[in-house]
Amino acid sequence: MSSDPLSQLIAALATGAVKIVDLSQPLSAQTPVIGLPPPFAPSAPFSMQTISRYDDNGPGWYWNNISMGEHTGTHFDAPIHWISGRDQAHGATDTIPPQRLAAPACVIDAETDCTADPGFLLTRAHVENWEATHGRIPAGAWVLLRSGWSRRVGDAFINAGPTGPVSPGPDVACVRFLVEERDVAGFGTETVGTDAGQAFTFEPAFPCHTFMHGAGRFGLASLANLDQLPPTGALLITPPLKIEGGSGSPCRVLALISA
Ligand code: 23J
Ligand code: MN
Repeated sequence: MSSDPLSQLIAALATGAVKIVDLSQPLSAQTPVIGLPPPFAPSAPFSMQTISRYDDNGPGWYWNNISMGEHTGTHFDAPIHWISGRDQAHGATDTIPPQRLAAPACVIDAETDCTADPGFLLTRAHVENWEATHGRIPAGAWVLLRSGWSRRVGDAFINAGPTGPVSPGPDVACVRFLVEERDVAGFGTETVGTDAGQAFTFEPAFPCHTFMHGAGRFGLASLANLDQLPPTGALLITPPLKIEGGSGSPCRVLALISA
């Protein structure tokens, strides 16, 4: 038997010693889409029209046309999504080096906090507390905020209130710490975007988008099944569609974990 690392991985997948967890939500016309206040333009929801289904339009085949905004459902945010990242080299969906699309994940479980306070903000202190138990976040790792938000259905997912959406995310100092002192690959969440629902009020607004993308880092939004991941040791596979000049794309996010 071969002993090179890839042969070992293939064997581990075959035996079930390494398992694959799907971190993606299903995509449908019901998939929640971020809503921005006027005068900002909205993003289109997912839609699908059948071209043929074993019928007169195609007797032997079934296929659909689909359309959606790039940032719909479980999706990848590329650096050029934000104005702070507009000049990042290799910052579009088609130019990000593929080596950057496989990276380990650190999963911070804040489900209890987010259940008690849907507007929970992850701070540097929370991250350092996590590190005291699980070790320092290695350079190049994703940080994923496990909030339990993916179990919310209907209007509770956007959770609009009188002052706008209320959903968890990182605060300004936490994002800066993760980028500047932990050199993370990016930040991932179960919510509709990587920033907290109230992040439009922060200084700067939308700090996760601003600082992650300004430093060439990525985002993952609307993740699911984070409760199936260990705090450390999972490997994420996160390839966006190779849209030329794209700012992001729906993504089938997979995690490899040791059983
Ligand atoms: C555009 C404007 C604001 C935000 C977003 C998009 C996202 O969250 C996104 O999907 O990247 S906050
Ligand atoms: Mn996005």
